[in-house]
Amino acid sequence: MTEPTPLIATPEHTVEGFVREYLRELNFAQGTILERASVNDHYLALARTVRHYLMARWITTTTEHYRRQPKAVAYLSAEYLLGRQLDNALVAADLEDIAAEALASLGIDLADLREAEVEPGLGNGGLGRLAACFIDSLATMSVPAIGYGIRYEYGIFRQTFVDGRQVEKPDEWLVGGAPWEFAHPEHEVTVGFGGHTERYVDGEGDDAVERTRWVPGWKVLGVPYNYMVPGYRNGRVNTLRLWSSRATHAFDLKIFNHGDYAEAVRSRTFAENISKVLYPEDSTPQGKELRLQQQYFFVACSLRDFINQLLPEDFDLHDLPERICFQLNDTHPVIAVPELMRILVDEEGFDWDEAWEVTRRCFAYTCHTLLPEALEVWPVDVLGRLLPRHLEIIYRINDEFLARVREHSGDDELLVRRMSIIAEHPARSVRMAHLATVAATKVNGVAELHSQLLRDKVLADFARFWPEKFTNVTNGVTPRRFVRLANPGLSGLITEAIGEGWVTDLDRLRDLEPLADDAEFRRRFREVKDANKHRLVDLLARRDGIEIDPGTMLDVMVKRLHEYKRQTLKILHVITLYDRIVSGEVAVEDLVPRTVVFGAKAAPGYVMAKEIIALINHVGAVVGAHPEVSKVLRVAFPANYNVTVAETLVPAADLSEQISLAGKEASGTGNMKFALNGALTIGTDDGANVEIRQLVGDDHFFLFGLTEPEAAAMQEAGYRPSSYYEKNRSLRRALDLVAHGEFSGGNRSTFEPVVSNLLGEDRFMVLADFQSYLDAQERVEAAYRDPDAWSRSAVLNVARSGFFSSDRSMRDYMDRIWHAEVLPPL
Ligand code: GFP
Repeated sequence: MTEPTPLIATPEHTVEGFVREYLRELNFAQGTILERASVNDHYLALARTVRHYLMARWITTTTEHYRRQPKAVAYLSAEYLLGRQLDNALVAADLEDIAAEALASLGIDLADLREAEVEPGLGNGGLGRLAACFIDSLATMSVPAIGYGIRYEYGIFRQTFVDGRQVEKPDEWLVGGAPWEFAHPEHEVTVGFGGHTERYVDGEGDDAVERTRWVPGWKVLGVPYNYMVPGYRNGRVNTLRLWSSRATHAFDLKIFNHGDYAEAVRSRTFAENISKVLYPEDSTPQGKELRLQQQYFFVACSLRDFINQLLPEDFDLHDLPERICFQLNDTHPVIAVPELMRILVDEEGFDWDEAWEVTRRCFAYTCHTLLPEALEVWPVDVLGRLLPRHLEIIYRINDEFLARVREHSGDDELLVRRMSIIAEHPARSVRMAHLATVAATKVNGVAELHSQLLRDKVLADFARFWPEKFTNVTNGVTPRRFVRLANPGLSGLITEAIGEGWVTDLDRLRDLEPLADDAEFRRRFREVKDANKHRLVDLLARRDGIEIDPGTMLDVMVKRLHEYKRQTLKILHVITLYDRIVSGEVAVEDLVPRTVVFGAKAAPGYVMAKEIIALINHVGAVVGAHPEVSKVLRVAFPANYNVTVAETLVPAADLSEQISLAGKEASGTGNMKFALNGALTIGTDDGANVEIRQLVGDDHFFLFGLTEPEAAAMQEAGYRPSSYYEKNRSLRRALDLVAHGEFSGGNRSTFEPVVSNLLGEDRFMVLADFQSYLDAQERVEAAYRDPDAWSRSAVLNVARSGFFSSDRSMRDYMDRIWHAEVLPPL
């Protein structure tokens, strides 16, 4: 590569420099003037201006990656829940003050423009948000990394409530313009689907070899869109590359040649559907095939892109493992394994063993669940129809793998059946987690307990076979977005106390520990919390028309709506409080006033989850309308919880609800965000709660509920939820209120499915943990009555949670899995 041309100078890092650049954008890119510009014009001009400040860093980073060819990381993820980009870019480029001042000098309030940004909701929950935290940390740590994913035209649906029930609206996040993305149609990739495979003889005479080729039945194009991933003030900007599907060009011709417009439009729609919508997890089998198309589409584009665009032309693919680790974020991208085999064997002429040697060293797999139903399987007829060559390759990988299992186990056929990549029952299908585990150099869980349970239960046979393959990396969250940006008050206080360095070295929060005993510090800490509560009050009033009282304890449960996460346990607690007040069992004066805030979306096809949302809203309405109860208890359930709301909600919270049944939540990351922002956790010994509790200490964490072994033993012995109903008066009264229509205008059938599910099956043991949860809530109340002791605990939560930085997670991945290079800051 020749010397790159010198870059045009980055705009001056001054107020005047910023104003000039901004006006230029407004005039030349938006084609408008200050007096006429709409809010959206202003927002787009601002975003592009900020982008210019990062551009030189981006180009330099990318060029350096290409020139040095360092060992890098490619994060393959079907989801990235990015949140708004503007603020993050402003902070990364150290432009917050300059931008605010520059805009003010033009009579514009930066805060108004922030509000104009629609966040890209390209993920469902924790898994997608984790991917966003990870790419932030990788950029901040100067690790050469690229994120690959899908540019869904519609992200996670916009949630509204009608009569308390969830109604989904499309998320049209691209409509106002997408100033953070750069389309590169010239780097489009062609992806095949369907068709058949055929054998042929390659070469002549002695050199002749029999090979297989795939003749796809139809093709689509993948167009890459690049997004900047700025490191925090280290001069680096990495890339996130998201793929959008298009119909092939050949097909445009067809329109003219045959005049078959209807057919042409149909196939165009078919092709473009692939990146149309984000599929909500846990949904019904409908659209399943489209989901497999999405998965193959984005990994095929990404592998092709990595090989063609990021490696030099003369690169010897035998050396691929020295250059890259493809991290499989859950099973969604696992079809990349047979795709790389296909490229190496069918296109590059590798023999099978050589290709396998390269492939198995290029991948690592992260599992994010413990629920068996969340481990993806694809019926072989679906997979074979869509990707016939890949199915052949999977069969061969499996044959060779099972031969080894037989060899080691002395033909233990039961073991062979359990470990096979192909399941025979109920329908012949491919177990993607098994394929991933067989292929990966390393398999990791996302918290200590989760990794342990993967080894002991979910993938136990594999862990015995390859103990060295299994490792743990506890999740983390980025302190840039979730402390520095979301909680400016606390950030200021921390910086004043211990200096700036904590933003990129979160372990330094430990230095705050002595200040927990400093009355003045605690007072200021409480002041910050109060101010954050007022920010939340404003947001909910403006956004949702919800009124909350900042003088109450803010008790928050935000996460996907899923039965294992147990939003029902929380609402049963609310109902119990309501019942005790209404029945005169307790006087309102004796209760700590609290506002319970929920935020949760239910997968559109998940009927029970939607019933639970309706129940929460109905209980909230009754509680809020009751003259006595509402003095001390309110339920707020703002619709459409997303990253933007989290950024105001998390810093305001007093109490963090992490109440899943032990052994079901792989890690949780919300739990980390709350602890880092000084909320105390009420939680079970599940996922990363275990590590949070160990670090912050038992005195500063409200533990309750069964442990994982206890829950497992109880299930084994035959769990009978109705026995708890019979024994426990509070529980009986709470469930009876629901069953008798207290929250449904007297209608007994409305919530019958929820009640009968709890009494009959209660798969996630809500009733078994109910009393223990109530007891823990009493301890919460007692603790909250002593503001000084409470804020001491809160400060200690902050000081001791530095471990949960995603920078630490990235260091662990680097040491245990990737062994990628770290470049010096620029
Ligand atoms: C999933 C798991 C969580 C875990 C995240 C990230 O998130 O326990 O923290 O992945 O590893 F369930 P959700 O999609 O459930 O939010």
